[in-house]
Amino acid sequence: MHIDVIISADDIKEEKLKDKVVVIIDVLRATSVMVTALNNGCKKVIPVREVEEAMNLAEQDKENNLLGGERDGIKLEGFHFSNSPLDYTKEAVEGKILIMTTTNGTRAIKNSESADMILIAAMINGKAVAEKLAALKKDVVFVNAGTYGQFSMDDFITCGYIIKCMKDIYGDDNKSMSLSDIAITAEYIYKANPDIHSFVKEASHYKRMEQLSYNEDLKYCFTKDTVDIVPVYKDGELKIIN
Ligand code: 3SL
Ligand code: MG
Repeated sequence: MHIDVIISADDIKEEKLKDKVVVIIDVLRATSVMVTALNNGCKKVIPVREVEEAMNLAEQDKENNLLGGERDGIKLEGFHFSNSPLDYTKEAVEGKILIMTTTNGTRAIKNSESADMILIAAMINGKAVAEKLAALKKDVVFVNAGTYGQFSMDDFITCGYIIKCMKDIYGDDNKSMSLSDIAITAEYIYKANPDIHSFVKEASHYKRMEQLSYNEDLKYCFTKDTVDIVPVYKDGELKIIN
């Protein structure tokens, strides 16, 4: 099993995804929202690229469709929810369909559609994703959404955590895993920074979140393994797989 990492939605190359299991990470905050909404009973999440596209889709079934997302971190006019995972409570999303558009996260998913399989990961379901990957035994590419096409420390340390969990699962057998240089570096960064907050607080997007007073979101998004579901993206929709 080979493990590789792509550092931003703009760095995705189709040939790198061919026949691979792709794991999308936008820990701040799109994939944390997706995992939370589905864990709280949302029927499915439909990620779309554009705001207008999301609004048109929502119009088709106003009773059941909810709109969520952001641009530049701010809730969109006419949308039900912002891109705070804390908005997506059981009461708010149970039995509903969430249509989502975000600056980087939904774009990373759409840009990865040529992969064999697409899973959605965050820190809150990191261990569950590692278990799923270990069971699949296929080559993996972590796609870090990044921020506006740039490398993001927050996504990178999250993928380092998942790689470390995979190694723990494999135990002495972890020689069957081969890591690219960047995958080794991601794991190294995680292991060298067990206090994730003091590492990610230097990240530009973390600072932006603080500026917008999203401190509770930061705490929530960097708490490990509070959720044990793994969403999969298929035919334009995210659902939970067992
Ligand atoms: O870029 C994205 O997809 C968002 O998750 C960014 S934000 O955290 O909502 O600002
Ligand atoms: Mg992000």
